[in-house]
Parts: sequence; structure tokens; C-alpha cells
Amino acid sequence: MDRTFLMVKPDGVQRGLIGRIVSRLEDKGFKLVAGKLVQMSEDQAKRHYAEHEGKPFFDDLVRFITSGPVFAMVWEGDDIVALARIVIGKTNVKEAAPGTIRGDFASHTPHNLIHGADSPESATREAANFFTPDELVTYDKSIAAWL
Ligand code: IDP
Repeated sequence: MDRTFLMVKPDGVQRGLIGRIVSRLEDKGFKLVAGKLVQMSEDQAKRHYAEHEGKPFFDDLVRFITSGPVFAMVWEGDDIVALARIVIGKTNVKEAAPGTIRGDFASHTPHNLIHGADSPESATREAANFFTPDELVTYDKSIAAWL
């Protein structure tokens, strides 16, 4: 079973969309293994977005992601890294299809509500920036055989 790191960004928290975003991930059949509300520090934000360091939008991105609490999560499912990014939708809200989280709820690109890791390696690195290994809960769901 694969795991990914997902995070409701400050715009999603402020807009009261944590519940609806979590519902969509549950509806898809993913299994929540960890979740918490976090006010990120500047250092934590820079670690999270290390791959974007040096890009013109980096400082704005760090300012935005630290502008209020985020809801950090780890989810589990087969091929979940790629599948979750389909559920989330494209980065640019003009390209995010209806039916995706961004396509249905986001109208300005930097404020695109949710982050999703782009590879299993990124997912592991990003999750470690928020959670200790013992915070990732391993358990079975009897519905799993029906997914
Ligand atoms: P992703 O969140 O869809 O994986 P990334 O390319 O990793 O997209 O970019 C991280 C975040 O940085 C985006 O979700 C968006 O909030 C912001 N971002 C990306 N590109 C730009 C840009 O060109 N201008 C401003 N913000 C951007």
C-alpha cells in the first residue's frame, strides 16, 4: 500500500473547506493515516517547498503557506500519489477540471486550496517535515476488499 502527503493550505482552512476536502478523499476510497492542524514556521515552509527555492514566486509562496494554519495529512491507497493529484486537479486553476477539488473550489492559482506530493520520495520527505513515524497510524478497514 502506498502513502502520500496532502495538505489543506491556509486558504482552504480559512474558507472552512477542511471537511469537504477530507470527504472527497474518503469518498475516493483513500485511508487517512495521520492528520493535524499546524501553523508552519518559515523554516518548515522553506523545507517543504525546497524544490522551488530560487524561483520568482518562492518568497510569496512561503508567505502564503505560513499566513495561517494548514491541515497536514498522510493518506494511504494503491497508486495514491498519482491518484490524489488527479482528485486535486491541475495547479493552474484555469486548467483544473470540474469534479476536481481545485476545479470545483479554487478561483485564483496561488490559492489553490490543497497541496499534494508529486512522487513517493517527495511524499516521504514532506510527511517527515510534519509527522514523527509513530504519528502515522497503521490499521485495517474491512471495506478495503471492496474498493
Ligand atoms: P502543485 O501544488 O500543483 O504540486 P507546484 O508546481 O509544486 O504545484 O507549485 C507549488 C505551489 O506554488 C502551487 O500550488 C501554487 O500555489 C504556487 N505556484 C506555482 N506556480 C506558481 C506561479 O507561477 N506563480 C505563483 N504561484 C505559483
